[in-house]
Amino acid sequence: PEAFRAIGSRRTLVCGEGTLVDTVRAEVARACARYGGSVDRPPPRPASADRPAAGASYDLVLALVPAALLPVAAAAVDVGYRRRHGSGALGEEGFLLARHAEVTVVLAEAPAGLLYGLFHLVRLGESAFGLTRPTELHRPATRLRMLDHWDNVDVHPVMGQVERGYAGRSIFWRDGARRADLTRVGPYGRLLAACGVNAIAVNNVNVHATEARLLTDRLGDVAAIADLLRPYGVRVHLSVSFAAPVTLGGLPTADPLDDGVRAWWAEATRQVYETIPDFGGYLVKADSEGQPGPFGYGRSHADGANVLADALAPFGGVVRWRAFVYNHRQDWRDRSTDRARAAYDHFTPLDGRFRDNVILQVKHGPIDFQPREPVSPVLAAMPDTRLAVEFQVTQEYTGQQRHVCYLAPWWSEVLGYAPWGDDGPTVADVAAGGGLVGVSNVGDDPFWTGHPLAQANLYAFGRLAWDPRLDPVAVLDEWIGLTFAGSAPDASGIVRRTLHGIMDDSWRTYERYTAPLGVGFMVRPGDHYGPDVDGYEYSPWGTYHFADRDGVGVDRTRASGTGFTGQYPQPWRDVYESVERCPDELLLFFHHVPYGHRLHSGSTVIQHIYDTHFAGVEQVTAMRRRWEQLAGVVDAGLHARVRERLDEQVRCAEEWRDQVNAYFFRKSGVPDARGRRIP
Ligand code: GCW
Repeated sequence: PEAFRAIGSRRTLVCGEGTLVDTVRAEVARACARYGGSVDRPPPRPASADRPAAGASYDLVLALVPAALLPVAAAAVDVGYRRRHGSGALGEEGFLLARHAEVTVVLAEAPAGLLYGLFHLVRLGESAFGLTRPTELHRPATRLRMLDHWDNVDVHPVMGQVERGYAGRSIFWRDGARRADLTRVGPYGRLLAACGVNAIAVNNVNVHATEARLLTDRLGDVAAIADLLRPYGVRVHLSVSFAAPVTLGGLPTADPLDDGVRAWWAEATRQVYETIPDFGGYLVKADSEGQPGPFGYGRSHADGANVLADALAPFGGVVRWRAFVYNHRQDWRDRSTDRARAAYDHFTPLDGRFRDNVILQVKHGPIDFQPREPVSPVLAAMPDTRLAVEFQVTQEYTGQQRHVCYLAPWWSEVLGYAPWGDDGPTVADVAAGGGLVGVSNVGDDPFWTGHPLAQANLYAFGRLAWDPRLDPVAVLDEWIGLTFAGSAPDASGIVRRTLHGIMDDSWRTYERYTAPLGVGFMVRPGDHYGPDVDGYEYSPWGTYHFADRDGVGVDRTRASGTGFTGQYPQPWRDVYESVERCPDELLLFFHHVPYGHRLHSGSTVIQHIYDTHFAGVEQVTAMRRRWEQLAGVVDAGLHARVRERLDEQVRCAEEWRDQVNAYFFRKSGVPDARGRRIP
């Protein structure tokens, strides 16, 4: 609430009609009730000479303006506007922010724009009402900015209610049914709108028997959730099972080229839109980790995706089809099969064969959300397909919301990566046509995200989806301001300083004390928490490091390895191929090298492993020390929760350090040059 103070103490006029405009009005009214301001609708009759324009007496005007009038309206508040922006359209979600004659003005063409404009004002606080400012035009970089919930309806025997969820239970589902108490859903929609997120998938991509029925006889549950999210401009999507025509429809096949199957999808989808007219679309994990898919019928993934796309097209829905397809029953003895290659090998031959409303959803790295991976080469290889990038906001491989790990610097590196070299488009440019998707980190935990500081990842995901060029540290600063606005006013300096000290570099710190130099997957099998260097080494999952007495790393070169480097365009295919040019942080992802190999940093591989693991633990210890400075400054319950998690992070980081260092010392026999104790 505190973050709304600047708005709540002012006289505001909100012009426009519709659900989202009502939301804006209600938000402002709520703030005014608390801070003494007022909110009005426009007067019923136009202003005349004897009845002065109401706007004259307002501090803030939020107004819907028809597209055709926008340039005129904008020029009225800012004469330079036309010169700088032409008649640039704001579209469905954009807004203009201007400050003119002591009035702050937000203009939008569509209601969602007004809502995002409001939350932008909240971010700006008092500074939105300061001096005259040049008109700013804000428009999201991509239309689809969404979170996928891996929430199960039934409690799964292994994965629980939320697969890879670290924030309590689902806010939607409980023990096989929709929760009777959905009171968290409305506030969740509000939180999402404040971050810039406009869609969610309400169930896990692994679609089990009960979850499959959300598409048919349990659709009412989905509609109930959609109703609560609609006022915040958040649309609902469903994960569906490719086998649904068989398991739900009783058909003998789910073959995508079968007429009966096509008709079944068309009819099921028609009913979905009858119940939820603004339904977003389907999400499909097919032929992956045991989920059914078109391969079972000898059909391609384009055939599979297109049958759903055709069913959705009349209603404007999209299919998001996941590219996470690989052989999870690999023989570890077979060094020619490379999981990193799989998505590219499966999908690039299909480029151009997907319908316009199919979005291929690609994990940002070629393996699986590790703390460090190269960017997936699929993102540079399908110019005729709409591509979305998938991030993991839930911290499966980055500390499971027990560790502080602010991921925005990592995502921002990925989004800024230029696959064709510095002058070419970036990953953010490529994803503009498909969208940005994050796996949600939210549950019914009182702090939403288990670790209170993990909220910053949710916030930053939404902000980067809106504008990928934002500086992650500046985004963190916004989050701190909004979240801790209620702390003692004189405390804001120390809260900001301390949190930046803890969080800015926390992803790199996490990287330091876990798997080294991009090799990944030294986690405990199953739950993926904590170290187990050889846990996956002799498993069927395709995630190996190949450490022996002489060296470590995966040879993915064309010259002598799996050839994965050849999936990249120039210049990267040659940069990664070359052991000399490959960036240090990805060396072991692309190359198998001796322990004595010298990095660009000047250190050897083995010494780098020791040094970063010692340093990582020291940094975590420093985080915990810093946090103590906020005792008595921030909310006591929040302070205690973070303290407890930092204790665990220190414990776990030490375990990582000792296991990784001991493992490589024993393999290599090379002592630490600085003589520190390695168990
Ligand atoms: O990282 C892996 C997870 C699985 C997950 C899968 C996926 C939902 O360990 O739990 O399944 O990725 O992305 O489909």
